[in-house]
Amino acid sequence: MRSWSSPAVPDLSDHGTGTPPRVYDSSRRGLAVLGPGLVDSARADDPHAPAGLYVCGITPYDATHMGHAATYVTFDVLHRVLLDGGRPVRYAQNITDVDDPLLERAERDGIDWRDLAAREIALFGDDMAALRVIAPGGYCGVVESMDSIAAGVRQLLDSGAAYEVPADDAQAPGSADVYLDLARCPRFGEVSGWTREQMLEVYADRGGDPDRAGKRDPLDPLLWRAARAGEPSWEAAGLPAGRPGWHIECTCIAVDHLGTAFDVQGGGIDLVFPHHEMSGVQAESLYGAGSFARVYMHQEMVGLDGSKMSKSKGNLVLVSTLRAEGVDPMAIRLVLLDHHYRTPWDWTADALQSAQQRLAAWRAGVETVSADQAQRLLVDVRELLSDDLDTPAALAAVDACMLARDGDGSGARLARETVDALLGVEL
Ligand code: 5CA
Ligand code: ZN
Repeated sequence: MRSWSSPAVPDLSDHGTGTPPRVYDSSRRGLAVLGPGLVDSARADDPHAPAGLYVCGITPYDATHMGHAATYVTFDVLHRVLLDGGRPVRYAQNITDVDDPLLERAERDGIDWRDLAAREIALFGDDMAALRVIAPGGYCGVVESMDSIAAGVRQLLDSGAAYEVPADDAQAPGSADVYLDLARCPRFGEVSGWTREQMLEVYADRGGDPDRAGKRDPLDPLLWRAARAGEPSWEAAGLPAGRPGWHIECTCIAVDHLGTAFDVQGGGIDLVFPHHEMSGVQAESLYGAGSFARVYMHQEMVGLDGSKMSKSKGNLVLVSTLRAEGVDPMAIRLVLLDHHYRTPWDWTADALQSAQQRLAAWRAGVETVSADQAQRLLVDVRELLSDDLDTPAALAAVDACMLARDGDGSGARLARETVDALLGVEL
């Protein structure tokens, strides 16, 4: 899939490099340093060893709301901090372009699911480009990854890690769905740290089917759904015609692009269970222990009027709506950055207005920044971002620099490049 075009990222290496960031790893329930030795201890001394970053992409409808935008901007800041530390970043992202919610929305709106996906993927790309999010080098939909995903399911079946459950004969005569056998996954539960009770409480709401008859464990996740009348299906890897379950797409697309054992799998906190839990254990069933992400990072939920912004509730503020109203995308980006990724928050019109004022003040103030002030700003922003991506504190540091207005302008260029390279805000 063609991704959007990336913004140019100013090179700050004449001014030293940033340090490897410390970030919160949901699976450790604590902080981890994203240094080169994290994945490959043999390369612990090589500061230029590439970092592998996989961020779960959209299910293409109702894109791009502020919750999506917050998630992708958070990982964009991480991407920028890693680059500033001198590490090339291999960044991959999927698109869930076949799944129940997409098919249901297409049906509801009387539109072909492929047209809905294509339209929303294009809109998402335009929004990401406007927000100056660096594009993933590997950007891949499920449809175009079908052979690889089916091969993964086939391998799980052949090794006995997965099993078949006969499909309802009226709907899919003689066919079977495929499930992962969690009893054979010793590390199941380690990503989220949740109890079975917690898992069962949300599983049905988060795409699971705990009540499906014939499963060995109610939590076993669907790997392959046999074709049903009226649903799209594919034949691959000797599997019966069907389509993949949700989690296996990210297992296979991540490993296709990053190889086994990479640095980070990211997404919103709503993905910690079941999605990241399942994609991790599926990878370990395929490739062995330690073959998936070393660190799992999650953006807290963005809400509107006290409840999570979500497609199912329909309480959405879309990036594209604000852009169409003439709102500067850099002001939207400033609203997002003004909230730490581990704090839930609500979108408000007031916050957008304050961000617009802040952006105007920065644009006026940057011309007066002295060389000393710019140097200090770079040191401060590097330090704050490497401390668990403390974007609100970084914005406060930029405020202090831009609002002083007592310099001679000799640092304007460096200040502008610092804000651009590390925060992705173009002044
Ligand atoms: N396609 C899957 C991931 S493989 C998916 O969750 N798609 S999504 O369109 O529902 O969400 C895209 C990303 O935005 C996910 O990382 C999700 O966790 C995140 N997200 C969704 N809603 C919010 C929200 N209200 N606040 C923050 N992040 C959110
Ligand atoms: Zn995913």
